[in-house]
Amino acid sequence: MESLNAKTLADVPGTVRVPGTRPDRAGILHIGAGAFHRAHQAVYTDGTGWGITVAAPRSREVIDALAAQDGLYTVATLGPEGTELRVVGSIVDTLHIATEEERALDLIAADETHVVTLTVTEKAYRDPHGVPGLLAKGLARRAEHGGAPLTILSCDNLPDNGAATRAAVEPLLDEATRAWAEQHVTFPSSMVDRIVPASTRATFDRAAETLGYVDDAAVEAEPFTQWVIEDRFAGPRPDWDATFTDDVAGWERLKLRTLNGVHSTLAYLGALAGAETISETLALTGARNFAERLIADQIAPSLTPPDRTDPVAYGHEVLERFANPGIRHRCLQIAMDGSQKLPQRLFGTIADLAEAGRPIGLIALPLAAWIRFCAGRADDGSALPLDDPLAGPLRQSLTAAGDHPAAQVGAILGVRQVVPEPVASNHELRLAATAWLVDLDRLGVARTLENA
Ligand code: CS2
Repeated sequence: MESLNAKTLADVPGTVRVPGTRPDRAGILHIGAGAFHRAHQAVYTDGTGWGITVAAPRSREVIDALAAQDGLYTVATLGPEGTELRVVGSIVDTLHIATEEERALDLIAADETHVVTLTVTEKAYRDPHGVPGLLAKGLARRAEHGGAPLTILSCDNLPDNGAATRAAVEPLLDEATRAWAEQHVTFPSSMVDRIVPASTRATFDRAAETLGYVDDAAVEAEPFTQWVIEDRFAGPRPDWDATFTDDVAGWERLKLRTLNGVHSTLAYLGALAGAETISETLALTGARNFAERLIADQIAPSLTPPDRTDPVAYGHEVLERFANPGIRHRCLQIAMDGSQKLPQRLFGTIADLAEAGRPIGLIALPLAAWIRFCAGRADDGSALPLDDPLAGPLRQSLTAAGDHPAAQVGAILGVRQVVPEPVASNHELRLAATAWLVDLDRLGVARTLENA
């Protein structure tokens, strides 16, 4: 079978939506070639007249597939009424940072690049040698020639992701670049939302079957999509069909604590119970009920929701989205990098509840589930992988704690890079998480949820 590309595009079946006139140049440099970018920002950009150069920091797999297909690929939207396929045409070039750093720096420095967008995952913001270092070097080059204004737009699931990007880059700038950047570079925050599981063989097979052409860069996603962007661009930007606002923080917090918080909760519970996906986990007896109570009793009261949003109704919609049987979002994918995710997904909620003198009994269960997940055994005794940049310290602290739930909870709460004060020393949390961990050890997830 031939591949999807600029030539074969003319022959894809009429049921598949195809891009109109494609841009010939990229005004956007995007760093991070994961499925999420292809199903989110690249879709918003398709049809705006703007093009994207997609840069992959390390793995070449996706960008090689895109390059072989002239940047074209499909997004399958998996809705209750079936699947819709669309070819996206906004990616016009690719770049491999590990082997083409000079070109990456030139692109950051080029006046034709107006926006740099990022989906590099939470942990990348903590590695000065990685993406922050690259941005700093690129900005130095841009400053050197007194370059045009530039917007650096984070699309990662971090609170205040604009400020977080700035905080990662700014200390790496020399004085002259910093002075220039203050006048010419902005770091707006944005809240991004669409459930996009990692592509699998089934994704590629489905695309090929419908298209009649091979698509090795295909992605699949749920119908829902949202993008809330702080309107603070240094220069021109595409006319994305997004919500532009002065205040993204409320949206970020609502989404991180509700969608991502419950996602992580279900991911750890599901992984321990032997469920493969989030929708399977949600179908366990008691799981949905627990998630609803978690949202209504703990997450919603911890938030000041953005305008006219009811956090309980929002949470309800989130659970409907999680239940979509077409989306096979693996628990182990979401369970990855817990040390980087849980601060904004769980610990902020716990801190705010505790400060307001509210109970924290329910939200101690996801904490206990994560601790048991870190210990590495599922309920049936099988091994669970701990894919986390802090896997070493997490496992060591658990080994030192031995088999005692209270000691295990104390050990993990004591990992300072992960758990902030006052959460770490919250006595009520320790007791509640220990009680849940005892239940999980004795009964397993399924029965714990039934009794919860
Ligand atoms: C998920 C997110 O992998 C994860 O940790 O919670 O990728 C989630 O699917 C997205 O944020 C949804 O917008």
